[in-house]
Amino acid sequence: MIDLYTWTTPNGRKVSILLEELGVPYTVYPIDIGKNEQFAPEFLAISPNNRIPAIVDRDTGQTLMESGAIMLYLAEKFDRFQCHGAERWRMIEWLMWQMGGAGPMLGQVHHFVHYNPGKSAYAEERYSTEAHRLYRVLNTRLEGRDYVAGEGRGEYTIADMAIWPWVSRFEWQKVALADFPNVRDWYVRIAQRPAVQRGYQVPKYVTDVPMP
Ligand SMILES: N[C@@H](CCC(=O)N[C@@H](CS)C(=O)NCC(=O)O)C(=O)O
Repeated sequence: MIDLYTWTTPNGRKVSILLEELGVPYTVYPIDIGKNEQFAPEFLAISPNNRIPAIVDRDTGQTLMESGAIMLYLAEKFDRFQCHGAERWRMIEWLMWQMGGAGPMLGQVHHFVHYNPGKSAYAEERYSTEAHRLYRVLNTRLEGRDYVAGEGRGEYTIADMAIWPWVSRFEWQKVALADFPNVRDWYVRIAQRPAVQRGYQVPKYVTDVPMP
């Protein structure tokens, strides 16, 4: 049994989507980061960086913070939604692209463009330009492919599940998915999965899954 500590954000949804795809039992503990619940000592014992998501694997006692580490852990534990052999490294490459690039940069777009428009034209321009560059990179990777990693047209893995919730905020980012048709098709393909629609609503409903 997995305990999931999460909130209604892209990093949190990555893990709830994976758990829904795995179809394994899990217990959700909402951590309302708007109320600073991430600083509670009980949560810091599991997630010392005071950020969601985090898990406790009740079968093994393993605690984990950092969504990328959690996704690798769960994919390995259940041996699903992961590539093997050389493609495993391609999958990890795109997972790290999300963790080190798309996540932090799109997070800055959310901060400056969505939540604080007009406060810093420089920052809005800088992070919007970077966001569009990242979308171009992803669009190029998805040319002739259904998923970012895997042989042939690819296979659906944790790398897709990590990137997808960040793309789901395309409206906040003022990104027109029509300008990135491979990303749009990939986004819609994944959005239509029932497990993704369920995982998106954890720990509570905020909106329907945005559709382009
Ligand atoms: N690299 C971390 C980032 C986690 C993260 O930034 N979580 C945000 C919500 S998406 C959070 O908990 N923020 C609370 C805070 O900043 O205090 C991961 O991927 O798990």
